[in-house]
Amino acid sequence: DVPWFPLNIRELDLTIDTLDGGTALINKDHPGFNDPAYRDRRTEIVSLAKAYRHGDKLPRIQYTDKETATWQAVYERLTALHEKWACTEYREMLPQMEKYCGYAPNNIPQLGDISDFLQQRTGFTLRPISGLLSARDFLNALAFRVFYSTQYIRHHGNPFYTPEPDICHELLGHVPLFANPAFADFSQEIGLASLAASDDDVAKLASVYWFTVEFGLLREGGQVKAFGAGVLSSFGEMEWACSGAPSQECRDMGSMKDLLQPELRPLDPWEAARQEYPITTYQPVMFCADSLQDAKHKISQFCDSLTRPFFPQYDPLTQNIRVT
Ligand code: H2B
Ligand code: FE
Repeated sequence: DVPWFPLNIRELDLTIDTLDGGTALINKDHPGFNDPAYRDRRTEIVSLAKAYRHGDKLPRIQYTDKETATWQAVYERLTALHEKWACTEYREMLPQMEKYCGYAPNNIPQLGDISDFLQQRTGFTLRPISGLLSARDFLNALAFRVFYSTQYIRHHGNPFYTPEPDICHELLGHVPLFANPAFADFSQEIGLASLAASDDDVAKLASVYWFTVEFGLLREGGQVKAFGAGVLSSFGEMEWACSGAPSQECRDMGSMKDLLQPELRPLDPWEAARQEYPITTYQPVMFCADSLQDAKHKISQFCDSLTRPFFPQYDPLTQNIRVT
């Protein structure tokens, strides 16, 4: 049995059911749990995402001053760290995001403006989503160069923590690199590999995605830099990952066993596919590519190594998947 998958970009409309139905806030541990005004606001923004269908204009949100203040706190603190720890491809993109997409400390950019910009650069577009999707649905959309993005913002009580993706994570973590052709290509490649893949292979691809697009590192000169969105959108994790972790040889010598830093391994997608990872704490193991091109090349080889009944290709003119 071949798992169902979307054959046309329009069929993404059939895959928008999130794992929690947009009800993450019902969880007692959520920072917004006891704030009815915050919960109402979330419901409002999430219902726009639920009503969205392919071809609609992306919802424009009139963010409140309180929401913008949260954004500003995150923006200022992160962009300062990016100068030090973000990979060059990311840093080079930020001035353009500011020029063309409304990125600024005192303005939360609109998904529509970003989507138009990305489309001109790499053909990627954004789609609003109400919360976490299954790995299969999420990855399938990448085959169409579509990235699902939440549009609500984390609770103002703690601007530096969110248990789930929010607009700060999407816009300051993910979005700038989708304007980079090598990054766009390899994201789509993971997406294409996920179409009709077995559950087992989807889990492997989700793991590779985790260790690259979410928590990927790369080397620049002698330094470790971040390209993964989870690193780029977390102050703590950026420092944890990039501030000069000791090599495995050092650890093996025994003297540095308890250092509070991750173990860095050279990127190997086959290994990353099998590596377990926590989702609520800092990553104990991270993978470091030689460059973005290196990551792209290795992931491409990994995707080609998965066996499937056929090979899907994306036709950007008709926005259909062709199978051969
Ligand atoms: N859903 C949403 N809405 N955003 C994500 O970043 C996301 C997701 N990541 N579902 C996925 C899962 C990822 O962790 C992998 C593919 O499992
Ligand atoms: Fe993410």
